Amino acid sequence: MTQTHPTICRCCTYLCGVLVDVEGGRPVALRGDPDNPVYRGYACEKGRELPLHQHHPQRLLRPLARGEDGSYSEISTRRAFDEIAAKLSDLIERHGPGSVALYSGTYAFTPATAALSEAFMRGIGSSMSFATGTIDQPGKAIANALHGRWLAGAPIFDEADAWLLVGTNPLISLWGGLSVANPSLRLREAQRRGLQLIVIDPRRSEIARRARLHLQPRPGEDPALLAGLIRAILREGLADGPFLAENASGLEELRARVEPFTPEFVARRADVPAEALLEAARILGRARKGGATAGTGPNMAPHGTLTEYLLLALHSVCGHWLRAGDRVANPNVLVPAPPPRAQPTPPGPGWGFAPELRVRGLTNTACGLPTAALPDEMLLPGEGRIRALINVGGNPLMAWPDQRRTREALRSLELLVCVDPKQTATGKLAHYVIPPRLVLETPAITTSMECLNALSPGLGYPVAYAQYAPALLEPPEGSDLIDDWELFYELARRLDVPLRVRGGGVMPQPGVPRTSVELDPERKPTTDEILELTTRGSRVPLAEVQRHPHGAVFDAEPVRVEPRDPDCDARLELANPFMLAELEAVAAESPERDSAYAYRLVSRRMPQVFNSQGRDHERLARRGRGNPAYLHPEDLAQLGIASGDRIEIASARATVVARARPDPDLRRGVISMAHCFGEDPGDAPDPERHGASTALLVDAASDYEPFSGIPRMSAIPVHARAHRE
Ligand SMILES: Nc1nc2c(c(=O)[nH]1)N[C@H]1C(S)=C(S)[C@@H](COP(=O)(O)OP(=O)(O)OC[C@H]3O[C@@H](n4cnc5c(=O)[nH]c(N)nc54)[C@H](O)[C@@H]3O)O[C@H]1N2
Ligand SMILES: Nc1nc2c(c(=O)[nH]1)N[C@H]1C(S)=C(S)[C@@H](COP(=O)(O)OP(=O)(O)OC[C@H]3O[C@@H](n4cnc5c(=O)[nH]c(N)nc54)[C@H](O)[C@@H]3O)O[C@H]1N2
Ligand code: SF4
Ligand SMILES: [Mo]
Repeated sequence: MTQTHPTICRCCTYLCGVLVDVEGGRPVALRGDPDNPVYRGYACEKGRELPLHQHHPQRLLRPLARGEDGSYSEISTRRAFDEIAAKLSDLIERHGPGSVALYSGTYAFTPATAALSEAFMRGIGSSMSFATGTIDQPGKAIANALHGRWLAGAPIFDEADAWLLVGTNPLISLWGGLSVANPSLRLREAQRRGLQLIVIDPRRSEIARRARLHLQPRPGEDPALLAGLIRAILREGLADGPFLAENASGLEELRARVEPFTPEFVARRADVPAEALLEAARILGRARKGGATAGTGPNMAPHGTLTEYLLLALHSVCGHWLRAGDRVANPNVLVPAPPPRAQPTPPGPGWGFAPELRVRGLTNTACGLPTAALPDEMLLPGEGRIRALINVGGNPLMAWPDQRRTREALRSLELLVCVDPKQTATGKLAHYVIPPRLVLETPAITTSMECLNALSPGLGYPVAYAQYAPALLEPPEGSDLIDDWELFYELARRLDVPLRVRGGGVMPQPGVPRTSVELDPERKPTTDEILELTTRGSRVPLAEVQRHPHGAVFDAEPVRVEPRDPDCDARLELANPFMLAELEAVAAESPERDSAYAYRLVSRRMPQVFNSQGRDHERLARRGRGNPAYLHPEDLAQLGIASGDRIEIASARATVVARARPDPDLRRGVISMAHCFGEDPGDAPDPERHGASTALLVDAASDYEPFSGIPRMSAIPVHARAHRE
């Protein structure tokens, strides 16, 4: 008997509302749910493999512990908690709570795990919490702080006349502009309505092919391009003068600083036609409703924070923010939201917060602690050294920049705990691997995607959508598994520290106070109770969301933007001194910089994998194993490399060997490769089977953005040549 259930896919972080067929307690198929009002029948090829996740041969069903001789054996969860707690307690006593760090990977952004891990770290008194944000797009949160965030938000893609995408490819990644839900359908609808799409990407990506205008620049020139756009919009009288007069400061300083970025200058720097830049400026400047979103490409290239800052400045110059009386696209459902007023949060610093790290002058930031510096904090002796790492839902050895240093650092730890359904490359260095219940075995809600709304225009749900999915399946017979958050509850109980769970989702929302509730160590809550706690104060009660198994849009009464609070004197800041000084430095950069290197390595995402996940799925791997190095066919010809031959790619930091593939959609001089491939560099990865790690090429200690600490992970200068075996 097959039973079909609406549920939430979590084969990646996008939480698509899908249908799952279950037979005899096993999932057998996953497909899009046509009755889901937002995802509207969408499911990707990774999601359709969900049945395999559940019964993957490498799925762990009981915790693993490493013995003295380095071999692993299965132990019970109870024993794992006892032993880990004893080791933590000893470390905290000898070296203080700051010797214990947390890393929240992509799978830790579920509300229960986020709330409990945060409560645990506060409970033990360690501020050493790290996450993927600072090796992803840290410029977004930092630029919001420097520029001020417009509380009413931006227009949504689905109602805009024009949209600019900078180094993001939502048709594959489900990110920028069309993020989260059914991007191809929404793009089709928007273009039918007349939306004009502009894409800036050195690759003619899937989304670039469907753009009205594609600028295909040299990688790493986004600040110059954006400054050029702002200059042209100001020059052509397309700026929103009344909006700026009422709501922004620093327009004249900004105008002066973008002045060097004439169309001709930008055309030379970025190697794009000056006419195309002017056309883009006119499309954006004339749009009544418009938006702009950047992705990982420019955030991982140099000047990522500046790029995000200029994007916000572009929004403000064009007046592309919602005004009093406009309908708020998504006033939030499960996340409490500030009143959507036509006013900014006051701009302020984006970094320089406690705690300070011991290396590179880095500090806590509006996006959190710089993860790229965490290996150094594990290796640097002395007070403050990190000796234990709890890694939840991440794969540091594959994902962190500068893989060799990461490996050395992870191997130096006195305690490494991974919460992961598999023993990943990182898990092979761990002292304990604790496997969790998987998605259909535990309830889920859509909070984490809703929280993205506050991060950047064009992210999060475009409507007031939410879904709850109950647990559908029993965990496999004979297994001993936990829900991710339980690790923190069990450790806190054993260490006798309080756990205060905060409401408000997985990211603080501007202007929303966060209250907390202390958990009873004698009565372990259910996951549903934790979800209830994390949604306290939400606009729509969780119980109401639970009444709609296919998810629903909660917009019975449209929410309108309220006028500016008469007491509010905050203004958007267009002239942050750090940002304008950096822009001045960009204008003065020599075009000859890095010219010793003929190529630039850029990041990209592939449809069949999600970061380090999916490589071990037979059907997904049918497109081929490994991560090819894509180059323009003429570059390959010049290098004397045929499709499928081995290519050697060398940065200042390391050399990797990959399989070369021609891609006429790339501009010349660019090598495009996906991340999280390869293996433990100590195990001699085979480019055929494992692919190559682009993280090896990254130099985290000397080539990084000073504010967020993100190393140069795209637009990396490299040499390329044929690899002779
Ligand atoms: N299928 C799949 N989906 C994913 C993921 C995955 O691994 N697989 N990962 C998820 C994660 S963790 C994230 S953060 C999001 C990211 O989502 P996106 O940021 O949309 O990621 P990409 O698809 O890699 O798109 C980045 C684009 O930037 C371009 N680029 C590289 N360098 C530069 C540059 O210097 N300037 C400009 N203008 N462009 C540049 C690349 O050519 C590429 O097309 O995707 C998520 N979705
Ligand atoms: N060179 C280079 N490096 C990059 C990037 C790049 O473009 N180039 N991209 C960066 C970006 S944007 C990101 S977000 C990071 C990603 O960095 P990470 O988050 O560290 O890497 P993932 O591969 O996403 O790790 C997810 C892990 O969660 C596990 N998992 C799956 N389901 C569950 C679950 O239900 N519970 C738990 N606890 N675990 C689960 C998976 O097995 C996997 O090991 O990598 C960054 N690194
Ligand atoms: S994008 Fe694909 S893998 Fe991710 S949640 Fe949606 S269906 Fe699942
Ligand atoms: Mo990411």
